[in-house]
Amino acid sequence: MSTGTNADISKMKNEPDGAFRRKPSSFRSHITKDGQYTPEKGRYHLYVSYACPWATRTLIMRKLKGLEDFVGVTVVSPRMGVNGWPLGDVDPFPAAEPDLINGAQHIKDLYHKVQPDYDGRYTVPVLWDKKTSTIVNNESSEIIRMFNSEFNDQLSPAEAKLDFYPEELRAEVDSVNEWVYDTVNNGVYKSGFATSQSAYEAAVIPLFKSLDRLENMLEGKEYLIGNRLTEADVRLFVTIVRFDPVYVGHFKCNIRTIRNGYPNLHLWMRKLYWNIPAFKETCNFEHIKTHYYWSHPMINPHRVVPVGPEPNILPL
Ligand SMILES: N[C@@H](CCC(=O)N[C@@H](CS)C(=O)NCC(=O)O)C(=O)O
Repeated sequence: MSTGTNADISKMKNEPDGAFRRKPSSFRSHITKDGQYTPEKGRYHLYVSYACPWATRTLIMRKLKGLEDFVGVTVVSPRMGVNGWPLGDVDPFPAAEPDLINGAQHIKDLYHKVQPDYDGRYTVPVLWDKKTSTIVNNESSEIIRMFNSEFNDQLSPAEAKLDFYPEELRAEVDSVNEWVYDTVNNGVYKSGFATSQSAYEAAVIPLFKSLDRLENMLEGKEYLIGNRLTEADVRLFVTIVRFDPVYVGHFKCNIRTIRNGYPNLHLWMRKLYWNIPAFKETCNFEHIKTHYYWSHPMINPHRVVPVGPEPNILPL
């Protein structure tokens, strides 16, 4: 049975040593040609927050693959409160939208509609099936793989050919994803949500070690792996673009900034952002900054959102 406080992130319990441990995602079905969820234009819908790096991965991949007409999107308000993520009619924040499919007021309503006794976290992204009225999947790393390949038969040849998880690079992509997830994508959260000095340092030091490693990998290179854009770039980008505006201050990831400490990562990030519309068009710094500074009163009780850095991202 739901404890009733799962929607309120400020009531989230850490491990006894003060460390934040992320729970595995609960809905893990897949869109496949021969399964229950077949790839169909207009059948699926994404609930996302522009603030959330995990959700933004799915938005970037949706655009890169030209799936805008295939998969609809609803954007929530960035102000995640005691009921979790509110929809745009409950909290009219610029660019937040109402839920025209299910009439949900909060993202938690979707989870309870599908599973009344759901006891996990009410996270975005949610990949919704309009045909069976259920959640297909709420794990971004799996949703981006589905978008990369499962609709190819229905896309133009040029879009179908775009492959961000190519066979010959899979081993390398998987291995980079693994440590980048643990120390960088999730590392910023482990650092920011830590409630003891030792848990904080156990996260922030490996985080910067990994940034150093990424900086070396990007020396003279446009992309992380194999001289082409892969999902490894997408997965890293969403964390790096939030780094200076949010993680340096709010999550205490302040050993260095990206703009002053990591020239290669900084250039890589700006090239993706300024040159590839899928990255820039899915990046909303208003939502990003408001979300973190407003939604974690255990870290920032007065909810004051800092003005800088200015600009949020430097030009090329
Ligand atoms: N493993 C999930 C993580 C998603 C996630 O944690 N989303 C956060 C926002 S950045 C969320 O919705 N948190 C709400 C909560 O924990 O109450 C994924 O990658 O899709």
